[in-house]
Amino acid sequence: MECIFCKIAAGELPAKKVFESEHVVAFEDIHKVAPVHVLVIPKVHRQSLLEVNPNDVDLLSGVQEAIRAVIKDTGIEQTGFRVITNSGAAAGQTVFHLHFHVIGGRELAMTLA
Ligand code: DGP
Repeated sequence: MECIFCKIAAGELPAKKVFESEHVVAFEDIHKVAPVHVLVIPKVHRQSLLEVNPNDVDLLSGVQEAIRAVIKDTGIEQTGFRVITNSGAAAGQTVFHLHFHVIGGRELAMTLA
């Protein structure tokens, strides 16, 4: 399957990786919108949150572990951060491999849309 995030997870495409575990990889977003903008992805392909199933416990706990590591290592744990996942084109999803944006390092606008 032609999926750029699968390729990044497999090390077949370059990325600035900041965290890696058995189930998850985190790397810097190529189009940063804030001083800290990291994408946390499962290594296994899931198109979006819709495809996550009840057996994906390791995947989800791995995501949580990665988010914790990223916010600690970048110093935004205390100042504040936002985690976003876009699901579907109307929500702005452009890469159809589940990913969580971890954003911080500046004041973030109070907006949900
Ligand atoms: P979304 O719009 O939620 O699907 O976010 C996709 C993000 O992925 C977007 O902020 C840009 C980022 N991105 C797309 N291609 C690449 C890539 O090849 N490398 C990296 N590091 N980020 C990418």
